[in-house]
Amino acid sequence: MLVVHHLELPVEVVVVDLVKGGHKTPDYVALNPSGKVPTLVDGDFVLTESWAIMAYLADQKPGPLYPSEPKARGHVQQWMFWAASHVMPQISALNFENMLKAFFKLGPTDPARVALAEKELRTAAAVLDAELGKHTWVAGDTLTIADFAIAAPLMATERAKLPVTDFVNLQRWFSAIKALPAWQATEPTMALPT
Ligand SMILES: N[C@@H](CCC(=O)N[C@@H](CS)C(=O)NCC(=O)O)C(=O)O
Repeated sequence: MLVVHHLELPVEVVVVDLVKGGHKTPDYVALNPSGKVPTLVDGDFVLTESWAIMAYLADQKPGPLYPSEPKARGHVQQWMFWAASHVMPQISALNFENMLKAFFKLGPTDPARVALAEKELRTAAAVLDAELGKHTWVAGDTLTIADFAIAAPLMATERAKLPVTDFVNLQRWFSAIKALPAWQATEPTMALPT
């Protein structure tokens, strides 16, 4: 949604209601075998995985958001692959343990899992923080889809108790992202209780 708004792409949004299990219906699973959102449908072409969808959408309007020059694109992909390995599993664990378990009544928080995810996320946040001490955005001096990809899962920082608030450069960058019109237009109002 950040890419759609930033590039003002003509995309029709179909909301899949996760609480009602809209992502587990046979029709939806035929499109996305993992039964997860989002899924992009462009004519006969179906694409899953939000970051692959971001790249595909950005390529519809070529420009700096997803540069085509191989070295610049390499750095964008580097940080996205890095975050997929070193940030997303930890954020998913903390989202689940600190936020979703209570909402879906799935039992008590697992302290060992939380401690490990916090430790690993802090290690990754330090790497990102050092990088963001060198330039404005994740992959250099220009906003790219790597910024959107890494910032989006930080939206639940408070509720999921993500240990990223002490990193000064990271927080400067996250504030800049939150000031973007695309963020303000798309930030979900979280339906989960506080
Ligand atoms: N790696 C996938 C993750 C997708 C994902 O986990 N989506 C969540 C919502 S953010 C979901 O559909 N959860 C429902 C479920 O797991 O049942 C992507 O980036 O598209």
